[in-house]
Amino acid sequence: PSVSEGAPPVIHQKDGLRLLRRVGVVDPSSLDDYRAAGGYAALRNALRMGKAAVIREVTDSGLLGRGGAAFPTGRKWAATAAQPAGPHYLVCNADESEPGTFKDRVLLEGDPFALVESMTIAAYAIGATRGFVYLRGEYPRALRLLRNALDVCRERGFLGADIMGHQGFSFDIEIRRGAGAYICGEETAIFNSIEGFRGEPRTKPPFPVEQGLFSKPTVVNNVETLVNVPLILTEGAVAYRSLSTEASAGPKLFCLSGNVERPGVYEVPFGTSLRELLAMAGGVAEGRTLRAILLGGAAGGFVRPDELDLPLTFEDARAAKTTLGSGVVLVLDDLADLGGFLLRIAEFFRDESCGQCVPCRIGTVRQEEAIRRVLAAKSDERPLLREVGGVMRDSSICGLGQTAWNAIESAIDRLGALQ
Ligand code: L3W
Ligand code: SF4
Repeated sequence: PSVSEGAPPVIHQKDGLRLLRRVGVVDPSSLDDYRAAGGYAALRNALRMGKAAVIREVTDSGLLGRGGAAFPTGRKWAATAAQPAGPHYLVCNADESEPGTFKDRVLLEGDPFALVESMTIAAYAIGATRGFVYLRGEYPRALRLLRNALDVCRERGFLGADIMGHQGFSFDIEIRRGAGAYICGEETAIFNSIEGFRGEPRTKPPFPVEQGLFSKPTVVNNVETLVNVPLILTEGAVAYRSLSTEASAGPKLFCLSGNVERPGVYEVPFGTSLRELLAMAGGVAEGRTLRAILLGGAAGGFVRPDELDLPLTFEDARAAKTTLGSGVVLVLDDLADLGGFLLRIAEFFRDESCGQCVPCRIGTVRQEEAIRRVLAAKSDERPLLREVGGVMRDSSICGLGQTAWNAIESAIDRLGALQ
């Protein structure tokens, strides 16, 4: 792509790094460095435990998907493994495109062998011999390092036939690159894109665990989700759960951006409060006050300054009418142009709608127009926005249309915006 590699995001931590422990420490092009830092111990454990025990351990760990929807990973793996008709496929969703999300990039660029090992464990558990990484097209450094990792793993017997000497276990990974479309991060649009069709979502059900890539049983997991798996198989499910809350298990990466002193990727246990996370990032600039925080991304919701004690868990976020989404923590201070920010979100969804279904194709245009009218003429468009937003939520085919009004609704209801 024509994009430059740019500077890597900075990483920060609380209670020690687990997911990011090798990032910035090992040479991401060296398998020897990766192994010296604990790499491939988890796959060795997995091959010794057997497929069913691996799925049980991942289920017991309580690992929930980190792409935004928090679906139990063990349930996906078990449902796919149970499908009698193969081949079974594994797809890693590395099309990280949610505005304000850059955590998977850090993992891909800083610890690419960890993704290869994690995918190999998943493939072993679900009985897949082919896997795909669907990589965001604008991540050239990740592409280079991941390609290198795949080549080295093939040469050294960590991909291909009889992996790590385990007779009969074959697996290999192909990289497919996105071309700048946000919608290609939706799992069924990924299938269409890999199969050579337009990147448009399919209706669900059937879910990918039954009919996914090439209409075969498929597990789709986000990069961060997969990279949790080696931790689970080396620490054990009980230790993995011990630092976080009962319903939201394990460590979590958050992407801090906006009007914050130290933007970057933060690794903290679930249950850390938003106040604490904001303090770790240095808060807003001297002399400024906090206006609001957008949690979860363009499809997320706003948190007010009086709600900063919110524990960062999937369940607490839901109760506060927002979501952790893909880990976005976008900070707005008192100088931020909230109306302009909401307009930008509306433009984004109008741009990125694939146009396949009417509620989203038309609704995202009407939403943007209405916000423009409010900003220009101060007219009250809230009833129309609610009506259009409700139709998009209720009748769009995929998550893009269903959530395209979330942040705007949240800003109206919780921040008194667009009056
Ligand atoms: C088997 C069932 N599988 C659901 C599977 C399903 C999928 C996963 C979640 O993402 C989120 C949204 C935003 N049997 C199943 C089943 N599954 N029921 O579970 O499914 P679903 O449909 O709830 O969500 P989704 O469409 O996969 C929507 C977030 O994504 N988002 C943006 C994300 C952006 C990134 C990024 O850039 N890295 O992640 C935008 O909407 O938070 O919650 O695998 O097959 N009965
Ligand atoms: Fe395409 Fe939007 Fe419909 Fe999703 S909701 S299928 S992005 S038009």
